[in-house]
Amino acid sequence: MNVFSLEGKTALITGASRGIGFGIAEALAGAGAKIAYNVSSPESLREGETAYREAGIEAQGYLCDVTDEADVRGMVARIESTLGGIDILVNNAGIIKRIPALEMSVEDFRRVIDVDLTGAFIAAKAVASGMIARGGGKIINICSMMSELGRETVSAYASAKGGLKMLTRNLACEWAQYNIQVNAIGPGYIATPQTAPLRENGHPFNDYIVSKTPAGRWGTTDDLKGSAVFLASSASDFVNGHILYVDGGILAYIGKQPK
Ligand code: NAP
Ligand code: GCO
Repeated sequence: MNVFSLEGKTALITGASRGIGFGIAEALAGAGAKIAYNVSSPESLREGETAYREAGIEAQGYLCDVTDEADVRGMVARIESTLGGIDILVNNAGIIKRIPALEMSVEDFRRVIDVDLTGAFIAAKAVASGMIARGGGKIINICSMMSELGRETVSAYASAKGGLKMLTRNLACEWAQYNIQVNAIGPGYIATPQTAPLRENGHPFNDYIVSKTPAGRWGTTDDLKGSAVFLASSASDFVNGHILYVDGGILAYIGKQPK
Protein backbone atom coordinates (compact mmCIF):
# COMPACT_ATOMS: atom_id res chain seq x y z
CA MET A 1 0.00 0.00 0.00
CA ASN A 2 1.29 3.46 -0.93
CA VAL A 3 0.30 5.69 1.98
CA PHE A 4 1.06 8.79 -0.08
CA SER A 5 -1.23 7.87 -2.99
CA LEU A 6 -4.10 10.25 -3.80
CA GLU A 7 -5.59 8.06 -6.54
CA GLY A 8 -9.38 8.48 -6.66
CA LYS A 9 -9.31 11.65 -4.54
CA THR A 10 -10.62 15.08 -5.50
CA ALA A 11 -8.80 18.20 -4.31
CA LEU A 12 -9.86 21.85 -4.25
CA ILE A 13 -6.95 24.27 -3.95
CA THR A 14 -7.98 27.88 -3.50
CA GLY A 15 -6.00 30.62 -5.25
CA ALA A 16 -4.03 28.15 -7.35
CA SER A 17 -3.39 29.86 -10.68
CA ARG A 18 0.26 30.45 -9.82
CA GLY A 19 2.78 30.43 -6.98
CA ILE A 20 2.38 28.14 -3.99
CA GLY A 21 -1.17 27.04 -4.85
CA PHE A 22 -0.18 25.97 -8.34
CA GLY A 23 2.88 24.10 -7.00
CA ILE A 24 0.71 22.26 -4.50
CA ALA A 25 -1.81 21.43 -7.23
CA GLU A 26 1.01 19.96 -9.32
CA ALA A 27 2.10 17.83 -6.35
CA LEU A 28 -1.42 16.55 -5.57
CA ALA A 29 -2.07 15.82 -9.26
CA GLY A 30 1.25 13.95 -9.41
CA ALA A 31 0.08 11.78 -6.52
CA GLY A 32 -3.13 10.97 -8.42
CA ALA A 33 -5.72 13.54 -7.31
CA LYS A 34 -8.24 15.28 -9.55
CA ILE A 35 -7.78 19.05 -9.29
CA ALA A 36 -10.15 21.99 -8.97
CA TYR A 37 -9.02 25.51 -8.13
CA ASN A 38 -10.39 29.02 -7.96
CA VAL A 39 -9.14 32.58 -8.30
CA SER A 40 -10.73 36.00 -7.87
CA SER A 41 -9.88 37.64 -11.21
CA PRO A 42 -10.43 36.69 -14.88
CA GLU A 43 -6.73 37.42 -15.60
CA SER A 44 -5.66 34.83 -13.04
CA LEU A 45 -8.16 32.34 -14.42
CA ARG A 46 -6.57 32.69 -17.87
CA GLU A 47 -3.10 32.48 -16.29
CA GLY A 48 -4.17 29.27 -14.50
CA GLU A 49 -5.66 27.70 -17.64
CA THR A 50 -2.36 28.22 -19.46
CA ALA A 51 -0.25 26.97 -16.55
CA TYR A 52 -2.23 23.74 -16.09
CA ARG A 53 -2.37 23.06 -19.82
CA GLU A 54 1.40 23.51 -20.11
CA ALA A 55 1.94 21.23 -17.11
CA GLY A 56 -0.31 18.57 -18.68
CA ILE A 57 -2.76 18.67 -15.77
CA GLU A 58 -6.50 18.49 -16.32
CA ALA A 59 -7.90 20.94 -13.82
CA GLN A 60 -11.23 22.68 -13.34
CA GLY A 61 -10.77 26.41 -12.77
CA TYR A 62 -13.41 28.64 -11.19
CA LEU A 63 -13.81 32.38 -10.85
CA CYS A 64 -14.82 32.60 -7.20
CA ASP A 65 -13.72 34.99 -4.48
CA VAL A 66 -13.15 33.05 -1.24
CA THR A 67 -14.78 35.83 0.76
CA ASP A 68 -18.16 35.28 -0.94
CA GLU A 69 -19.86 32.46 0.95
CA ALA A 70 -22.67 31.92 -1.58
CA ASP A 71 -20.19 31.72 -4.47
CA VAL A 72 -17.92 29.32 -2.58
CA ARG A 73 -20.87 27.07 -1.76
CA GLY A 74 -21.99 27.18 -5.41
CA MET A 75 -18.48 26.26 -6.58
CA VAL A 76 -18.24 23.37 -4.13
CA ALA A 77 -21.60 22.03 -5.36
CA ARG A 78 -20.43 22.22 -8.99
CA ILE A 79 -17.15 20.47 -8.26
CA GLU A 80 -18.92 17.74 -6.31
CA SER A 81 -21.37 17.10 -9.13
CA THR A 82 -18.68 16.96 -11.83
CA LEU A 83 -15.44 15.70 -10.25
CA GLY A 84 -16.89 13.98 -7.20
CA GLY A 85 -16.91 14.75 -3.48
CA ILE A 86 -14.06 16.97 -2.30
CA ASP A 87 -11.66 14.86 -0.23
CA ILE A 88 -8.92 17.48 0.12
CA LEU A 89 -9.22 21.24 0.60
CA VAL A 90 -6.13 23.43 0.53
CA ASN A 91 -6.87 26.94 1.81
CA ASN A 92 -4.13 28.73 -0.07
CA ALA A 93 -5.77 31.92 -1.43
CA GLY A 94 -4.17 34.89 0.23
CA ILE A 95 -3.15 38.51 -0.15
CA ILE A 96 -0.73 40.78 1.65
CA LYS A 97 -0.73 44.55 2.02
CA ARG A 98 2.62 45.91 3.18
CA ILE A 99 1.60 49.16 4.88
CA PRO A 100 2.81 50.52 8.25
CA ALA A 101 0.06 50.12 10.87
CA LEU A 102 -0.13 53.87 11.48
CA GLU A 103 -0.97 54.42 7.81
CA MET A 104 -3.17 51.40 7.19
CA SER A 105 -6.88 52.00 6.65
CA VAL A 106 -9.41 49.85 8.43
CA GLU A 107 -10.75 48.82 5.00
CA ASP A 108 -7.34 47.44 3.99
CA PHE A 109 -6.95 45.66 7.32
CA ARG A 110 -10.41 44.10 7.02
CA ARG A 111 -9.82 42.94 3.44
CA VAL A 112 -6.66 41.03 4.41
CA ILE A 113 -8.44 39.37 7.33
CA ASP A 114 -11.40 38.60 5.10
CA VAL A 115 -9.37 36.87 2.37
CA ASP A 116 -6.64 35.20 4.44
CA LEU A 117 -8.67 34.13 7.48
CA THR A 118 -12.41 34.35 6.93
CA GLY A 119 -12.05 32.92 3.40
CA ALA A 120 -10.46 29.79 4.87
CA PHE A 121 -13.32 29.42 7.34
CA ILE A 122 -15.90 29.84 4.56
CA ALA A 123 -14.26 27.21 2.33
CA ALA A 124 -13.67 24.77 5.19
CA LYS A 125 -17.30 25.04 6.25
CA ALA A 126 -18.47 24.61 2.65
CA VAL A 127 -16.65 21.29 2.21
CA ALA A 128 -17.03 19.90 5.74
CA SER A 129 -20.59 18.57 5.54
CA GLY A 130 -19.75 16.54 2.40
CA MET A 131 -16.59 15.21 4.04
CA ILE A 132 -18.56 14.20 7.13
CA ALA A 133 -21.18 12.42 4.99
CA ARG A 134 -18.45 10.53 3.11
CA GLY A 135 -16.54 9.55 6.26
CA GLY A 136 -13.64 11.99 6.34
CA GLY A 137 -11.30 14.37 4.56
CA LYS A 138 -8.21 16.54 4.70
CA ILE A 139 -8.00 20.29 5.13
CA ILE A 140 -4.65 22.05 4.76
CA ASN A 141 -4.36 25.74 5.58
CA ILE A 142 -1.43 27.76 4.24
CA CYS A 143 -0.04 29.67 7.20
CA SER A 144 3.21 31.70 7.23
CA MET A 145 6.26 32.78 9.17
CA MET A 146 3.86 35.54 10.21
CA SER A 147 1.77 32.96 12.06
CA GLU A 148 4.61 33.20 14.62
CA LEU A 149 6.60 36.36 13.93
CA GLY A 150 5.90 40.01 13.26
CA ARG A 151 7.67 42.59 11.20
CA GLU A 152 7.20 46.18 10.08
CA THR A 153 4.27 46.76 7.66
CA VAL A 154 2.42 43.44 7.86
CA SER A 155 0.09 43.86 10.87
CA ALA A 156 -3.03 42.70 9.03
CA TYR A 157 -1.29 39.77 7.36
CA ALA A 158 0.31 38.61 10.63
CA SER A 159 -3.04 38.92 12.43
CA ALA A 160 -4.71 36.84 9.71
CA LYS A 161 -2.01 34.18 9.57
CA GLY A 162 -1.80 33.97 13.37
CA GLY A 163 -5.56 33.55 13.36
CA LEU A 164 -5.32 30.91 10.64
CA LYS A 165 -2.96 28.90 12.84
CA MET A 166 -5.55 28.92 15.62
CA LEU A 167 -8.41 28.22 13.20
CA THR A 168 -6.41 25.17 12.10
CA ARG A 169 -6.06 23.92 15.66
CA ASN A 170 -9.65 24.67 16.56
CA LEU A 171 -11.21 23.00 13.50
CA ALA A 172 -8.86 20.04 14.03
CA CYS A 173 -10.32 19.65 17.54
CA GLU A 174 -13.93 20.02 16.39
CA TRP A 175 -13.72 17.77 13.31
CA ALA A 176 -11.29 15.00 14.28
CA GLN A 177 -14.35 13.04 15.44
CA TYR A 178 -15.51 12.98 11.79
CA ASN A 179 -12.14 11.70 10.55
CA ILE A 180 -11.31 15.10 9.09
CA GLN A 181 -7.69 16.03 9.68
CA VAL A 182 -7.13 19.78 9.70
CA ASN A 183 -3.48 20.80 9.50
CA ALA A 184 -1.37 23.61 8.07
CA ILE A 185 1.81 24.25 6.19
CA GLY A 186 3.81 27.30 7.30
CA PRO A 187 6.04 28.21 4.37
CA GLY A 188 9.16 30.27 4.93
CA TYR A 189 10.05 32.92 2.38
CA ILE A 190 9.15 31.39 -0.98
CA ALA A 191 9.93 32.87 -4.40
CA THR A 192 6.50 33.63 -5.91
CA PRO A 193 4.77 36.69 -7.43
CA GLN A 194 3.68 37.68 -3.90
CA THR A 195 7.28 38.10 -2.74
CA ALA A 196 8.64 39.39 -6.07
CA PRO A 197 8.73 43.02 -4.84
CA LEU A 198 11.04 41.91 -2.00
CA ARG A 199 13.42 40.09 -4.32
CA GLU A 200 13.89 42.77 -6.97
CA ASN A 201 17.48 43.53 -7.96
CA GLY A 202 19.35 45.16 -5.14
CA HIS A 203 16.39 45.14 -2.70
CA PRO A 204 17.97 44.95 0.79
CA PHE A 205 15.22 42.53 1.92
CA ASN A 206 16.65 39.88 -0.37
CA ASP A 207 20.00 39.60 1.44
CA TYR A 208 18.24 40.06 4.78
CA ILE A 209 16.02 37.01 4.22
CA VAL A 210 18.87 34.87 2.94
CA SER A 211 20.88 35.73 6.07
CA LYS A 212 17.86 34.95 8.34
CA THR A 213 17.46 31.52 6.73
CA PRO A 214 19.92 28.85 7.92
CA ALA A 215 19.46 27.05 4.59
CA GLY A 216 20.84 30.24 3.01
CA ARG A 217 18.29 30.71 0.23
CA TRP A 218 14.70 31.53 -0.62
CA GLY A 219 12.37 28.54 -0.76
CA THR A 220 10.75 27.37 -3.98
CA THR A 221 7.25 26.07 -4.56
CA ASP A 222 8.84 22.64 -5.09
CA ASP A 223 10.04 22.74 -1.46
CA LEU A 224 6.41 22.55 -0.29
CA LYS A 225 5.26 19.65 -2.44
CA GLY A 226 6.21 16.77 -0.14
CA SER A 227 4.51 18.30 2.90
CA ALA A 228 1.36 18.94 0.88
CA VAL A 229 1.16 15.32 -0.30
CA PHE A 230 1.87 14.09 3.23
CA LEU A 231 -0.92 16.18 4.79
CA ALA A 232 -3.34 15.30 1.96
CA SER A 233 -2.75 11.55 2.15
CA SER A 234 -3.46 8.69 4.53
CA ALA A 235 0.15 9.02 5.73
CA SER A 236 -1.13 11.79 8.02
CA ASP A 237 -4.32 10.13 9.29
CA PHE A 238 -3.29 10.58 12.97
CA VAL A 239 -1.87 14.09 12.49
CA ASN A 240 -4.35 16.68 13.78
CA GLY A 241 -3.94 20.42 14.28
CA HIS A 242 -0.27 20.44 13.30
CA ILE A 243 1.48 23.41 11.71
CA LEU A 244 4.28 22.01 9.55
CA TYR A 245 6.80 24.80 9.04
CA VAL A 246 8.82 24.45 5.85
CA ASP A 247 11.12 27.40 6.28
CA GLY A 248 14.76 26.46 5.78
CA GLY A 249 15.16 26.85 9.55
CA ILE A 250 14.04 30.48 10.04
CA LEU A 251 11.97 29.77 13.14
CA ALA A 252 14.82 27.80 14.74
CA TYR A 253 17.33 30.59 14.29
CA ILE A 254 18.28 33.49 16.54
CA GLY A 255 20.10 35.11 13.60
CA LYS A 256 23.69 35.28 12.38
CA GLN A 257 26.12 35.96 15.22
CA PRO A 258 28.47 38.90 14.83
CA LYS A 259 31.97 38.03 13.65
P1 NAP B 1 0.44 34.75 -5.13
O1 NAP B 1 1.51 34.38 -6.08
O2 NAP B 1 0.08 36.18 -4.97
O3 NAP B 1 -0.88 33.90 -5.51
C1 NAP B 1 -2.05 34.10 -4.79
C2 NAP B 1 -3.19 33.35 -5.42
O4 NAP B 1 -4.35 33.53 -4.60
C3 NAP B 1 -3.55 33.83 -6.82
O5 NAP B 1 -3.98 32.73 -7.60
C4 NAP B 1 -4.74 34.76 -6.55
O6 NAP B 1 -5.59 34.91 -7.68
C5 NAP B 1 -5.42 34.00 -5.43
N1 NAP B 1 -6.32 34.85 -4.64
C6 NAP B 1 -6.02 36.00 -3.98
N2 NAP B 1 -7.12 36.50 -3.40
C7 NAP B 1 -8.13 35.64 -3.67
C8 NAP B 1 -9.50 35.61 -3.35
N3 NAP B 1 -10.07 36.58 -2.62
N4 NAP B 1 -10.24 34.58 -3.80
C9 NAP B 1 -9.69 33.59 -4.54
N5 NAP B 1 -8.40 33.57 -4.90
C10 NAP B 1 -7.63 34.59 -4.47
O7 NAP B 1 0.79 34.24 -3.66
P2 NAP B 1 1.73 33.04 -3.13
O8 NAP B 1 3.02 33.60 -2.73
O9 NAP B 1 1.67 31.87 -4.03
O10 NAP B 1 0.95 32.71 -1.78
C11 NAP B 1 -0.05 31.72 -1.68
C12 NAP B 1 -0.44 31.58 -0.22
O11 NAP B 1 0.73 31.24 0.53
C13 NAP B 1 -0.97 32.84 0.42
O12 NAP B 1 -1.95 32.52 1.39
C14 NAP B 1 0.24 33.43 1.09
O13 NAP B 1 -0.08 34.28 2.15
C15 NAP B 1 0.91 32.17 1.57
N6 NAP B 1 2.34 32.28 1.85
C16 NAP B 1 3.20 32.77 0.91
C17 NAP B 1 4.57 32.80 1.20
C18 NAP B 1 5.59 33.31 0.23
O14 NAP B 1 6.74 33.54 0.66
N7 NAP B 1 5.30 33.47 -1.05
C19 NAP B 1 5.02 32.33 2.42
C20 NAP B 1 4.09 31.86 3.35
C21 NAP B 1 2.76 31.83 3.05
P3 NAP B 1 -6.23 36.37 -8.02
O15 NAP B 1 -5.08 37.21 -8.45
O16 NAP B 1 -7.23 36.13 -9.07
O17 NAP B 1 -6.89 36.88 -6.80
C1 GCO C 1 6.53 39.67 3.90
C2 GCO C 1 6.32 38.41 3.12
C3 GCO C 1 5.90 37.26 4.01
C4 GCO C 1 5.82 35.98 3.23
C5 GCO C 1 5.47 34.74 3.97
C6 GCO C 1 6.47 34.37 5.00
O1 GCO C 1 6.22 40.73 3.41
O2 GCO C 1 7.09 39.57 5.01
O3 GCO C 1 5.47 38.59 2.05
O4 GCO C 1 4.83 37.56 4.81
O5 GCO C 1 4.98 36.11 2.14
O6 GCO C 1 4.16 34.74 4.44
O7 GCO C 1 6.18 33.11 5.51
